[in-house]
Amino acid sequence: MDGRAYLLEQQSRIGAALEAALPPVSEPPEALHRAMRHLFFPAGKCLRPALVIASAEAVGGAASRALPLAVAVELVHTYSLIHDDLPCMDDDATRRGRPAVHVAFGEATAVLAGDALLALAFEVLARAPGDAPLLLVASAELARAAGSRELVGGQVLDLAFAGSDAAAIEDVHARKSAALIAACTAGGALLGGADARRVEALRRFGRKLGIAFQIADDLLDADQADGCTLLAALPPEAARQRAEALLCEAESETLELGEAASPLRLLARYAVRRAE
Ligand code: GRG
Repeated sequence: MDGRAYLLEQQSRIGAALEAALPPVSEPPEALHRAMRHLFFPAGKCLRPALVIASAEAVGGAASRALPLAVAVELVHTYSLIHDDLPCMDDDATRRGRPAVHVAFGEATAVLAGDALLALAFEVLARAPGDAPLLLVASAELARAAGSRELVGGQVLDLAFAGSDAAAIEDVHARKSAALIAACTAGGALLGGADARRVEALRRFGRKLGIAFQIADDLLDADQADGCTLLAALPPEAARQRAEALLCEAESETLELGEAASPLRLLARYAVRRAE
């Protein structure tokens, strides 16, 4: 199996769980619920929820125990995309091959749909069956990754970014992109029953993978070499090598997990080497 095949396998399970979690469009306020669902069916790659599940499996845990976190992470990610596309942020008219939420539903509804997805993520975790103390820790990790120290803080740094210092660029990537991915891998491991040492190893895996993933994403979008991208500091081949080096460091964090971590490693390679 390759990473793409594993991802496809997880997408249907995650899609069904998202369908169950999201309010139906028949429920008022209909326009808000329609806007919340706009980017989900079909959803994106579902890389982050697949990383949650693969991390639980990598430590010998059942995927079902990690599914609420997988859903919550995708809800948070999608909220961030909706807000990132707004005219006051990146001002993008399309997302996932369709009109961005603010284009399809108006700016106010897009802001509110993002807000509601963020709230729903934490409702899903709070209501999840399973080990309540572990779910509480996973919720706290997700909240931190989404907050002012990481994702939102990274966006603030990104909006003000000027210059071409590679370390400063990677710091923005770490906050804006890698922190959420690290919350996926550490949280998945936690819910899968890992001890603290393995949770920390998979957190380091997620951070390195997240930075490599963001570099790869910037390489795929190379016509936008301005702004906060490593391509402002390095030629494309050097940026590609940096992503590969981070991927290699990430993989080394999983070696003692053996074959159980094989899907996780395949997913990581797919995320960094994908061509679309
Ligand atoms: C405005 C709250 C707020 C946050 C903005 C994370 C973020 C900060 C914005 C999202 C846009 C962005 C450039 C994120 C970096 C991570 C990234 C490459 C997102 C795209 O992720 P994919 O490729 O997308 O997994 P799909 O569509 O497959 O889910």
